[in-house]
Amino acid sequence: MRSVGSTLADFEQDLISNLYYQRGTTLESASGSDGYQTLALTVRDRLVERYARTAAAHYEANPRFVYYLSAEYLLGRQLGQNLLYTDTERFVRPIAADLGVTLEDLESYDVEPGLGNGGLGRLAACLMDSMATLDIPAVGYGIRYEFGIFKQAFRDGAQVERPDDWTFYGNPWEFPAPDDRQVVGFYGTTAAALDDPTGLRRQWTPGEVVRGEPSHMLVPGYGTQTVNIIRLWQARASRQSFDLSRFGAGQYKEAVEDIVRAENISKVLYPDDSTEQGRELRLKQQYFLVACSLRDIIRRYRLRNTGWDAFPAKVVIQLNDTHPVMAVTELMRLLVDEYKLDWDLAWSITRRTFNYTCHTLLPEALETWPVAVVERLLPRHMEIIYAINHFFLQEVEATYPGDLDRLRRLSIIQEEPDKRVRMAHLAVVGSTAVNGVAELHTRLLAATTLRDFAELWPQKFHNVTNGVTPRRFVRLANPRLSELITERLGDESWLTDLDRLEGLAGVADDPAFLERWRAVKRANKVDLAAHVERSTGVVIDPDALCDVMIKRFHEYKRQHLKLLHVIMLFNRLREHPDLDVVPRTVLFGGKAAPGYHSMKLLLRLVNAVAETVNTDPVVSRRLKVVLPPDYNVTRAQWIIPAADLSEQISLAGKEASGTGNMKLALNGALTIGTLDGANIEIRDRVGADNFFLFGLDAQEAADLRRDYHPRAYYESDPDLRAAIDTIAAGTFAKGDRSLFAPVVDSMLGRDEYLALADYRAYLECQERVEHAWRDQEAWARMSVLNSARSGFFSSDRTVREYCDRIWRVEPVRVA
Ligand code: DL6
Repeated sequence: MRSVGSTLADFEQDLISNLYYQRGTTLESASGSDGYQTLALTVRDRLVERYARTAAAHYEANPRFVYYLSAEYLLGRQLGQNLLYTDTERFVRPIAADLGVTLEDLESYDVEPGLGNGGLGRLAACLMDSMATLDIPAVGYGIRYEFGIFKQAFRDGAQVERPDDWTFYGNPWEFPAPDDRQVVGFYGTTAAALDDPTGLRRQWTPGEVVRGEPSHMLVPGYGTQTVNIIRLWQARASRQSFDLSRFGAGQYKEAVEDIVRAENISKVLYPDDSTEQGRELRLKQQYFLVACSLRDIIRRYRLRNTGWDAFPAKVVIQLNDTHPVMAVTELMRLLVDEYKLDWDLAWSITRRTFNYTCHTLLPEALETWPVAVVERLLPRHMEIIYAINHFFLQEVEATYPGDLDRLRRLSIIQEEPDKRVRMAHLAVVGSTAVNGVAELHTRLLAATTLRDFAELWPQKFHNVTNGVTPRRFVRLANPRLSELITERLGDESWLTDLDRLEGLAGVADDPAFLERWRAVKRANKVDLAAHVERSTGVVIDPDALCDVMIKRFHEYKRQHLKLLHVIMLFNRLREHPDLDVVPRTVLFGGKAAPGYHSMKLLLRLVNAVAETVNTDPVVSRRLKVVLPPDYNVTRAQWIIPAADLSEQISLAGKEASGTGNMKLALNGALTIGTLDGANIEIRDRVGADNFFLFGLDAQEAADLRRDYHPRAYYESDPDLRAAIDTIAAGTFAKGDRSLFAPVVDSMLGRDEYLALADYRAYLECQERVEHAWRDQEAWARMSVLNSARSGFFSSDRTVREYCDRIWRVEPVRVA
């Protein structure tokens, strides 16, 4: 095999050859898209070679593998990352310049695979990056959704969702692997297995069968030779599904019915679950993912191992939240029904194989499935769940004799008000380790959401605080800052040893360094201003304080609290045009779930406020509000380097961790935040003096919730009342008082997440922010200290903790 060379001449030669032989065109007639595809293939070739060596090293070492099962991956654009990880950007810039194009032109063709919703999916991508960087043998499994997270546009300020046809122009970064396809069953019937006197083994005859076609994306490590993969499954109908005779009879729709039904399984990320069919489709997706992945894991295990005893020693499966938890029952089914293992042995293997990460505290986010739906779609799995529950409850009964209430609380089956399978309970029962994603989150999980389990099995519960990859979120997103850091620290080793950022603390008092730090931030703000103007038409001032709130729109995250602050500023400036306030740009970014009507209305209100503020001749000189559409990983990489202030204002006790908070702090933004999720750990590390803290803590919030009257806050706080009244008066709706009335009603009626209770503290804290901003050198010092002390939040550290405490896997070096 000819190997790819490492010189500029080799690279150039490979570009030409890929242009000819892969794209079938010539330099003279190549389009921009040909240019991008050719470059992508040429970079990919360099990764493939490393992947082949990785596969060989793994085969040879036969190590314990981490299999990461996740319904979501938010990978971000691949080109920039892969140029960096193959160290080929230095070749591309001069070649592109010779051809009269820029790398940025070519990058604009690189489509971000939006195979996730938010934090959970992006965390999966960061962990995969760190596993490869740390040479951990790992495979990620997911679904190749034909349509990823919707594209957000605004019409009259309202969110409209457009399909994300992300592979329309092809995806040069993936490889189909048709030989590894799997067959998955659904529905059907079960019957006793004749050879099993215990009755625990049964036979399932599915009523529908579909194929899972895999393809994989390469996941290179940084500064190492390892290239792991994420294997994504796409649903296809079985070969006989096309009904030729119906087609011949002109029944075109009926002829492809089976094909459509099968392919719907991987059609979209998160099918709408407001209908019965939608709910069943979601469960179908989840089972499809785990059924394909487990068979693939077993296929891989059997390449080098025989028998089942060694399975947990070679295979560790991490369940990313509850979406893949049906894997517990599927492994039991495979071991007991298909491989004929005794139930107890199968259960011992299963329990030793799985671990579960919980990513929420909100009870409504803990998945449950109606027993009737599971019974219909996966009849054998429902029987297995009952059996697992039966043995589990026997164990509980032995520990807490006669405690029926505890049995009811712990049971995998919820009985009231309707019978449902509690997926988080199944996950805990079927796993060795359960982890939360920040210290507070883990503590609250054990004290509230999973309290009975933590009492039963305290040793199962671990904390592994999330992290983010500094390669994407500092080096790629913020090249100017990276260059300054590298110059200061002497080399680039901080990219794989992020604690080295601590070395910046030594120059946090050096005025010359601070000047350069500020110059970097300003240049990033100029770039962001250009992006914002392109996407919204609004011109923002790069010298204004750049105040950002970028995250999914959700009530507990409290975008409405931020908006109340904005409206208060608007009112003040209108009343006192000469008021001395700090010029500010408030940038929101985020999508609301298509069925989440209250948050879609809030998005509309943000746009309406933005329109009013930005067109007010007096106010807009000091305040701008922007909501660039379609917030995603690519846009995060534009916004984060320019941020001065990071809004992390969820109600304490509701945000499991947050990871945007880490990315922003690493890039030198100061946080204004509550004692929630990983904010607490950020504050502990960067220092209380370099963090703007406000609001109730988790205990105070829980106490207040018991007897809460939002109207009392409205009535006793004139600023708050004025802000809410401004909305109620229709100021942002051309006098229409009804449009945003539900927002007002929700704040004054229930205020589920206590925004009104935290309002005054938030305002006072924003005043401290303004005061701090007026001393630009002191602000820059705090900014440097935020970066310097955020090294802990590297996902490399997170992966090391998983390896040491949960996975017990060792790296395999690739030559
Ligand atoms: O752990 C990653 C990420 C956390 O940082 C966020 O705090 C948390 O909200 C998010 N969770 C989810 C899943 N929600 N549910 N279920 O996205 O996970």
